[in-house]
Amino acid sequence: MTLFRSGYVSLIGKPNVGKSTLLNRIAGRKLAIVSPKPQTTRNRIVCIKNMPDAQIIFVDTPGFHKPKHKLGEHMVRESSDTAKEADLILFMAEPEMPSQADRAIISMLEGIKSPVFLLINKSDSVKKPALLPVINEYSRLHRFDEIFPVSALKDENLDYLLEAVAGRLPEGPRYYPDEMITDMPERFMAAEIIREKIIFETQEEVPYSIAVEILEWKERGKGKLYISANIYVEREGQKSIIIGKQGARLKDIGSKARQDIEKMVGAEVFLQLWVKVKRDWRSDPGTLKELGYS
Ligand SMILES: Nc1nc2c(ncn2[C@@H]2O[C@H](COP(=O)(O)OP(=O)(O)OP(=O)(O)O)[C@@H](O)[C@H]2O)c(=O)[nH]1
Ligand SMILES: [Mg+2]
Repeated sequence: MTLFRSGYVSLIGKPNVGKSTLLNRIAGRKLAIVSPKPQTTRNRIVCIKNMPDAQIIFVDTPGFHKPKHKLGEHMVRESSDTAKEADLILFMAEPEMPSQADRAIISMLEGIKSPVFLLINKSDSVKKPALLPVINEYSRLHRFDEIFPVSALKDENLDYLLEAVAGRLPEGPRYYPDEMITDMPERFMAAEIIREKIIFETQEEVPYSIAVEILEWKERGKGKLYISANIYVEREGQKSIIIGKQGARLKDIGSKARQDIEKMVGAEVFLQLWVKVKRDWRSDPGTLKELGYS
């Protein structure tokens, strides 16, 4: 009889290297929001991958960076705590020479006992020979248990990766039922979807200054859902940016978010959004706690 293996696999790396894109690709659906801007993910995002002889629990984390406020401190703590508890770590990097930020993460890995795989993501964006010096340089910095060039976007080398990950996990039980693909509540995922639409519609400091809180989630008749949410910003000026001329931007954000939420819940959704100023909320421990960032 073959062994059944299971365990937690933490995805860590700098912001924007493609961790959430990889998680979604493995899940076969969108669990984590993704954007071309760094620091998109703010919490741990879980994907349960069931294979015939293994259950892998992938945990996507916020990108490592130098925090400038308490929200950033929470994000970095989420990543390092997740890495410390993992049975296996996937350290993801860009297909270029290691930066200071990459080196800082590698030095944190030194204290960790679990195996570490290096994933050079976005390998679709460079010619294959260009990967060799990058791999050599990384191998000089750390003794990685495996190294995989991958493309989360183009689904390159991921089957290999899954097999290798499963093979490295300890013998263990199925922690979650087969049909479960995440442990995240739909309310959280809806708030994330709204945040993603705002990230895409705004520039500079605004995407970083927003938070979304679901206020109401009520069934209204058969197959209909009423959801209301607050969008918090740090300043009055940001509020008018999000609302837009005659409410046009907020309307657009709402309609895009509603369509995605409808796909997720399989019901017709009525979505009502409010924009509120919470001055410097990213540095306020009380507000961070209320918003689930602590
Ligand atoms: N060319 C290419 N682009 C990719 C690949 N994977 C991700 N990207 C792009 O990289 C950007 C960042 O992707 P994310 O998945 O949000 O990155 P992340 O590491 O989760 O970022 P944070 O949450 O900010 O830490 C997006 O524009 C993706 O489309 C890849 O394999 N190839
Ligand atoms: Mg992410």
